[in-house]
Amino acid sequence: MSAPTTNQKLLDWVAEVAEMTTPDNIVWCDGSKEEYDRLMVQMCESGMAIKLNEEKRPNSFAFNSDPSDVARVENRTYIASLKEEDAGPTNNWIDPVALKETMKGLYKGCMKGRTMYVIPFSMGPIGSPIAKNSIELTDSPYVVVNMHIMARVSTDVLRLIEKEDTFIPCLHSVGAPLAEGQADSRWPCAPIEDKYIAHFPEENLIWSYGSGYGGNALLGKKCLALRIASAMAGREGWMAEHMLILRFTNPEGKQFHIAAAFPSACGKTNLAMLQSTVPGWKVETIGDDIAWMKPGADGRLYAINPEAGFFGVAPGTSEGSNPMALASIEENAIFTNVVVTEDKDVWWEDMGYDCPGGGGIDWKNNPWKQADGEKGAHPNSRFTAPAAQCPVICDAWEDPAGVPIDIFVFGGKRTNTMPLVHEAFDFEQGVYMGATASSEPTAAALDLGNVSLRFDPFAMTPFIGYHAGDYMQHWFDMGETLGDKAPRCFYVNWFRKTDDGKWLWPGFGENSRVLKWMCDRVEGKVEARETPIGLMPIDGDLTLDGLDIPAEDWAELMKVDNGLFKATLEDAKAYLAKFGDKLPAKMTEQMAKLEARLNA
Ligand code: SAT
Ligand code: MN
Repeated sequence: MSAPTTNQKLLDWVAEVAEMTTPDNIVWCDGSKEEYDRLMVQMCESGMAIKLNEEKRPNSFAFNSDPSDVARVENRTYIASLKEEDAGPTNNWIDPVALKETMKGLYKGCMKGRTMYVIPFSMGPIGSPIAKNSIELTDSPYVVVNMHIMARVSTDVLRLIEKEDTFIPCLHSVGAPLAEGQADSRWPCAPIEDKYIAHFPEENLIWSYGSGYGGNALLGKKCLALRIASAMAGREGWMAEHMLILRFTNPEGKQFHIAAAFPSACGKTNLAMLQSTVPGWKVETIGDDIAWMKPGADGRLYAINPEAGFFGVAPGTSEGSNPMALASIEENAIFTNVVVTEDKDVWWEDMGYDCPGGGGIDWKNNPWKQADGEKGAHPNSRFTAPAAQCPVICDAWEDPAGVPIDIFVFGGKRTNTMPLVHEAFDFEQGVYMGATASSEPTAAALDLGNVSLRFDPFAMTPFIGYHAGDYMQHWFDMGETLGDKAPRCFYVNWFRKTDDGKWLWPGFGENSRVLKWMCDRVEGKVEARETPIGLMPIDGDLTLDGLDIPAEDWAELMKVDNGLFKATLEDAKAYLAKFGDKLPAKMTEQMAKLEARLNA
């Protein structure tokens, strides 16, 4: 096939990679439906994909990965900056020259027997001033079809690359060359010790080897849109964050745009698609995972969702937890590592009903019966679905200009200490809140001994493409740039429990009550009371109408226990110590101020 571009940089790079990896064919992708359908037919024929029941789940397919290749591999993920100090204490650093030698050895001949796909894609609406043009080279057709949904794959991107003479190169291989006549496996990949998810931030370059799964292989997502983009944003004065974006509209039609960062398993996708229980207030989804934000001409901060689809965790997704996500995956969806039922539909744990027919084929591709008690879907099994299929997608979700952010929300999972909601006194304290966002360790991590809290600054720990101390400083710098137009900052905790283990807050749709209080604060409709940790609702302002929350539970949800906060502050100090002299002075200042307020 002749190359559909005249851009010399791109042609040279494709030729260079092809020479190194020796694929049997090169296919330039165009993002068309015909291309998607053709690859799905091929993958069904080869046994990699299962076509689902056309009546129940039109145009949808299921895949089972290799049992060793089910999630991001953080211990094989590298930030290969020139200087180690630029990767910082939260990343695995490796010398870029040495790493390239190692990886070139692995890449040599690695696409033999396979097709190399050239995927032109844009993160963000094509041509948006906030978007980025990129090319992924991959030998995985699974990656191609997922990229069709998650990014904007189009030959229009080639035209932009020709015009601008620049693109972000992403190289991916499953790392499983085929010898002459060798049959392919269902899910080719390399052993863990040969997997590398490598980022070269000074070159805006991504090299991934050995995994076919999710964030290791769909390089537009965490690799580009967070790790490389955060490093670019730090240099260029914008923000790439692990945040959902939603629009919240009040009964008078006034719109508020909220960007929220939570660590995994804290319900980001659920909040993004929340069904408001506050009469007349409505939530619309703009994104569920990543936000790219730039100051606009009016001085406000404008956000786009760089993705085009949802790559969501399947288990736990049900009519009760997230009906909008279920509606988004009714058709044209890809499922990875879920149960395929006897009538060729999908099922997972906590889907809200038992597996129809009692069983099917489990995520390991074996016959499975629910009654036997083993999990049928992998806990990290996923759905891939076009964002446009979400019934509450916002009409502005593809606006190239983005939406102006009014509110930042940070949070984590704490069964104690953190109240339901508090507001920062100012943006700098907001940065401190985001930078010290923490969750209690899960049961598995409790074995770690005296680790009392897990800190996850801005829910970005595995995704900051440079030194986390410099990244925190960048947040303060953005505050200076934005001045009084900076978003207001809030911290929430949906996960408070009583001493005997009862949830204090109903969560899910009722979280809209908390969002409404934030909007009322922004509008100046309600005052707040000062506490040592920040501003909190005056009783009655955060409406509890129709909820059955006893007064003592409400008092507990709103309690600020200075002793517990001092303990959390000590944990934060211990965590932040590892940033050494890269810890921004403003962080130290915030800690001193908090300590003084707690002691007053
Ligand atoms: O696998 S992904 O990185 O795309 C999703 C996730 O782990 O958050
Ligand atoms: Mn995520």
